[in-house]
Amino acid sequence: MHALPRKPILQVFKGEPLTPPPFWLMRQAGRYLPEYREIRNRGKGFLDLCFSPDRAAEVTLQPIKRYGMDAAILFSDILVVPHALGQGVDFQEGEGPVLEDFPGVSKLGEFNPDTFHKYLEPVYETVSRVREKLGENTALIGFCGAPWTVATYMIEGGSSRDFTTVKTFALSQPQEFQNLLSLLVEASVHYLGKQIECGAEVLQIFDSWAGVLDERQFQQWVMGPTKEIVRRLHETYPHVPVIGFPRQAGPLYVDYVKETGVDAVSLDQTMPVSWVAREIQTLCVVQGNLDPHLLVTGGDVMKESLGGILSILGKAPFIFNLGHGVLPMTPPEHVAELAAFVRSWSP
Ligand code: 1CP
Repeated sequence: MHALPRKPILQVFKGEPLTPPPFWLMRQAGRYLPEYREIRNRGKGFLDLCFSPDRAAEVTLQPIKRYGMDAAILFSDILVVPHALGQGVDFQEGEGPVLEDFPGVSKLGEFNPDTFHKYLEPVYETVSRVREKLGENTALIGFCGAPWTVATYMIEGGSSRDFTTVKTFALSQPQEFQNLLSLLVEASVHYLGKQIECGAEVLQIFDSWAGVLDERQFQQWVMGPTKEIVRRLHETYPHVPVIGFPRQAGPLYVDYVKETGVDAVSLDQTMPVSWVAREIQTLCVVQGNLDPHLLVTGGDVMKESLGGILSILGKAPFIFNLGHGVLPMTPPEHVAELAAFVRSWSP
């Protein structure tokens, strides 16, 4: 096992507010970096990159080398899970993900850890390699998509605008939909557990489409499955903190934190920070929440918002991040500007 090093992100989870707070950025590896595009173009497409441990590890480390974030996040995608469950996924240039037609839960069968593992072994190999190469102050974050968000892609066959297909499915075939969520809970617990065993020190559960549900649906499809995943991970790996990201959940963020048992929540940019400080930061560690478009703009406009977030949320345990992922058109020098600002910040 690894010795206990002083990694700022892990200290925050012990309840220590740090000045300046640690930071990392969702989608910190990706198309805005020329060195990413170079490696991405060397192979046969995006999924091939996710399943090539040497290149995936290199891409994971690229932003750390440039900007020295406090955490690296495994380079992979939430959609490797349906792929490994037997619903093929393809990423077509400029079109986003395309999935094979949803075969039905009974066709996908009971969760089979052996076949699942065979597909995902290269991802675990990436985790091990990155962990070996990371400096002693940088934590490694593993992740998966939350069952609801992954189910949207499986039922819609790709990205969606209005989620009509998945909502109609879920409301008219509630038992079948619950079975799908249960299958995804099994797969996620297994997948995240393996990531921990290969070196992940913190986990994040991405529920990017949590914000399109009413309260009852949010309870059943977002909170229920997430609570089960967190409970089972905490049972086996009590030392590994879990960050939940129910994007655009609004006031339901409070219920989410109270109900699911996550150790931290990642806030999107629609959450007002003084409300968050009062209502959420008193319950758990918070992470967030600069609008990614401000990073595209950079300069004083960005710094003003940054300063506001840091001065309000930086007093209690806090991890700085964006409200959603780095956008592909972000100038890399703006990320350097952001990193310098956060690093030199004091109240
Ligand atoms: O061509 C390319 O290079 C593809 C662009 C890309 C990248 C860089 C995709 C396709 N996925 C990724 C990596 C990725 N995806 C990471 C890597 C680690 C990091 O953050 O640096 C992570 C954590 C994800 C997670 C992910 N994938 C989410 C949840 C977070 C979010 O952004 O909301 C979702 C929804 C996906 C699905 C996905 N992957 C890729 C695309 C184009 C999409 C569809 C997005 C949509 O429907 O709007």
